[in-house]
Amino acid sequence: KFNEVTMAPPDPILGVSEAFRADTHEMKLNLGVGAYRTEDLQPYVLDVVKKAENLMLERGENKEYLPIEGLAAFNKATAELLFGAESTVLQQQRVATVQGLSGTGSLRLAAVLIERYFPGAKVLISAPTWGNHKNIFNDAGVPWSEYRYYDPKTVGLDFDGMISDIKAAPAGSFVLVHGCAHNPTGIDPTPEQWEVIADVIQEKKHIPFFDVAYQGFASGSLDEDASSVRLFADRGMELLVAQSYSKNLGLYSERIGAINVVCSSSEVAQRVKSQLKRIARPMYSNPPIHGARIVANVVGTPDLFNEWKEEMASMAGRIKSVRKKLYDSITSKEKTSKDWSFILKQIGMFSFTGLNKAQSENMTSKWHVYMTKDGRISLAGLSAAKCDYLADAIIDSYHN
Ligand code: PLP
Ligand code: TYF
Repeated sequence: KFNEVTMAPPDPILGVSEAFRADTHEMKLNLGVGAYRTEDLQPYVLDVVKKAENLMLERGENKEYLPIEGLAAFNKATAELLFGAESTVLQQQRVATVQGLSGTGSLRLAAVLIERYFPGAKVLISAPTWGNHKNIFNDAGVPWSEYRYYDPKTVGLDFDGMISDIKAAPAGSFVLVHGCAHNPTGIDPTPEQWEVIADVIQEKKHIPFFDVAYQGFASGSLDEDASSVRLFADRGMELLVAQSYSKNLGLYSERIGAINVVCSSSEVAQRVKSQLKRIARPMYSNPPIHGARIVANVVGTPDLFNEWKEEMASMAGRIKSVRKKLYDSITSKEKTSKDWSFILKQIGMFSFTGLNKAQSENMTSKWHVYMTKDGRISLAGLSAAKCDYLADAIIDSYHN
């Protein structure tokens, strides 16, 4: 019977790492998956994470099941990090927060909620977006369509296109936006543009749906990276926010994140939370405890919280410094008048190089630089020592 099963295609991002492992060239460089590496290109476990884990061992905490909605101390900490402890939405208890299986699992809970309670409503996603968004909504049976976002001519934001597509969508659609550090482009709206986006969403009675996978990791400041979400919440709008601790605490494989639904009253929030729990129950019953305790301990212990902010700022700083170094290398080698300043304008872990599919393939086949075919490179996988080599590869591929 299993004979009938066909081979599934590899994940376009995670598949890049497999190809990288098979390459034996000494200059090979993996800029595919978005995972932070040290200057020696090694995976990094944050010191605060080790300290929190030691605390947990000392306390001899048990491994009993969590409630379906997750660890209470985590849910409180994660909502406060996102909205601010003094925020109106939290003081009025208008937020339903449920621990999820990292960003992906939290997005999936929200997708099922949309499918059940807003049948036929569309989710608008940016063109392009993180590849897994489409898979998540497809598998949850939620229709989606794209709004314009990336402008290849400027390697910047197509703001007018974005606004007119959001305006043209049926009233009551969900508008998925990246809270900060847009994946894959690294291009974010300015604060003024966020205000206009909020105006249009309000006018059209759409529901904003934030994907926040890089809070604190983009600018180095937790508050600054949450400012887009807070701008919408302060307007009194209902909204959804999926959070992930994969990048900012380096907890990739612990699968820790949350879904937050900001509702019109605390009573509505309680009902929404009860339905989120009902969705989680037959999928995985209850979430894992380890990552939740790490986050709760780091955020809840003032010394650790401060140390986390420093470590996060240093990760963000390392990425910014290789971004600058790459730009300097490219501009010192480039013989034409091509403007590469977009590299400096982008933020977060990624840079969208503007290389097309054939040029991206040249990067891999000729230069052993592994990256996704959309022209995205993960700067978190780059070291200062490799910037020169990468600049040669990019210029060669660009003029190819
Ligand atoms: N959303 C975006 C935009 C991402 O880039 C990622 C990956 O980091 C995620 C969500 C979710 O990742 P995870 O499921 O590891 O939290
Ligand atoms: O975009 C990235 O590289 C990260 C990591 O199926 C990732 O978001 C990539 C693919 C995937 C899950 C996570």
